[in-house]
Amino acid sequence: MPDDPFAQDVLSGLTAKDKWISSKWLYDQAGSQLFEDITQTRDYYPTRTEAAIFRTMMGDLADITGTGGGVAEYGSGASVKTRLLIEAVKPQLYVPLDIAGEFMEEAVAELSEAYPDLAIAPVVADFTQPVTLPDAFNRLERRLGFFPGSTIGNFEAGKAGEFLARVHRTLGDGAYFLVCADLVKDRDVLRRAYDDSDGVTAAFNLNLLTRFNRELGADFDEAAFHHEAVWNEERSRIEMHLVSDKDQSVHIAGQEIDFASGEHIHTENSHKYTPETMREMAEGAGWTVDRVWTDARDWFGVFLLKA
Ligand code: AVJ
Repeated sequence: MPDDPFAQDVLSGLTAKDKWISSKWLYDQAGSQLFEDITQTRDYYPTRTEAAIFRTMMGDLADITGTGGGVAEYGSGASVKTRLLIEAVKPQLYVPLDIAGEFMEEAVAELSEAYPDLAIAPVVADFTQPVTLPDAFNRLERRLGFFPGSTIGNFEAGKAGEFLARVHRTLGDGAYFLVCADLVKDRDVLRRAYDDSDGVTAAFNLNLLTRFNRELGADFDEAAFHHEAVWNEERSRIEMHLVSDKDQSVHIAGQEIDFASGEHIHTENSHKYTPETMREMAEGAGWTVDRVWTDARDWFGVFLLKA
């Protein structure tokens, strides 16, 4: 086995009986740009639906949580959503948490220019693991966690609950957590969102093979695989797969991998919740649900949890 974690992960996934790759490898520079492009397509509704909800609920949020406390964002803080939240709840301290330090530096520089009075204390951390927040944050009476983007949908069912329980311990008693989740809806709407008619999601998924070729010296023929989005009803999730169009062998990191025609590589899960399944999970993790905001079609949910 090579000692590069990327190579190890990919080889163990591609030699498993059911081939799979962790979705985190989709987000290299090209992949992150392609995800941004997905959010602009007609068919991918979550980003713009979330934004529309944010534009209507921030005043209510500030009435509930009060202003002048601390905000800890699970993510880089580079998004427009961060600014909407900061402008509404007017924190004195903002703590972005992200695994990519460089990316966060840029976001911090931009935010401190826009909000000169705001103290910003970035934490470089993998928030799928336990994290420690700065003392200055923990000492504040009003503490609000923020997890936009429905990224919670990428966690396996059990892991999402564990994550919520961990955040509960991290933010502490009396804190709030604003977490966004995409909701169960008509399966054709869901499938379209993950197999958009402009082919951007397909390009995003196939980019994984390009990345294998470039970074792991693999010889995948991108044209011999296609993208598929599958709604898994039982697990309430959209799955992305790459499907082999023929029997073929591929070389990667010194190994030969065989594909049968029609064989799948499972590359991502996006779990969809209902207000009820989200409530159950949050309550199981020690939270109470204080408030839920949705759009007119109930396609997307913004959940305010209280510790
Ligand atoms: C970035 C995890 C929110 O699951 O909707 C979009 C990723 N994958 N289209 C999602 C994604 C394919 C996206 N999240």
